[in-house]
Amino acid sequence: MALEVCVKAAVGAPDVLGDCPFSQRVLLTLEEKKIPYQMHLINVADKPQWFLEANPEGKVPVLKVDGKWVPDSDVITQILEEKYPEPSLVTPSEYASVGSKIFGSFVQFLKSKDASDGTEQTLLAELSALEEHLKAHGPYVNGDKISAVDLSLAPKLYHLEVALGHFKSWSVPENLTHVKSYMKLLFSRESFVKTQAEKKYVVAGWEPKVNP
Ligand SMILES: N[C@@H](CCC(=O)N[C@@H](CS)C(=O)NCC(=O)O)C(=O)O
Repeated sequence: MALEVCVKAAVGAPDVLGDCPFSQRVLLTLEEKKIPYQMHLINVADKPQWFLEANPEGKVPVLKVDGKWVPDSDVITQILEEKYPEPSLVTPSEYASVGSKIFGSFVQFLKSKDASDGTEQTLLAELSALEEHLKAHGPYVNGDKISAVDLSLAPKLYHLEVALGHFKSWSVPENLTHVKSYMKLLFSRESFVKTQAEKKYVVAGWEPKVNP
């Protein structure tokens, strides 16, 4: 039986898959583990009553597990790993936090209106740390095999590429060759292509945060 999962619908297009990186992380995990699922697209600007009753906090993603709706992509992916251990997506604990500060620093830089506030340098430092890790251990964070940490990072790096390209004409520097190849590798996976939001919806999702 297919698992039920609630994910974000696109801004302004409630019948189209939206731009939530946490939702995509869960979809990537389901795809990579080849778990059948049924997707409910949630318009977060007008949440249906049944969704709010199932999940009073009102955030996506949520997954129905043993008849109960469970929120939070960290918890959901952990449950999927326990219930569907094959193929294993376990990341060794020493690599579990690789790249974990990239999303926060990307958002700070994206929202920044002051070119000298150091937010670009902070993001570059985080990307350089990922570069060094991938140079030593790549092509994925844990070598040849994709794992949970890659599935968490992939949608975030996609948002970084699309949003910074659009709003700041900024891209990952060419000298970060391992990060560049890593992004290409992730974005070309069948699971990623199937679950990614269109670029225009990623832009639409960030617009009110960049220009409030
Ligand atoms: N920590 C949560 C974050 C989920 C989250 O922030 N979801 C956003 C969309 S990307 C959301 O549901 N926003 C709608 C709202 O807060 O009303 C996770 O990892 O699942």
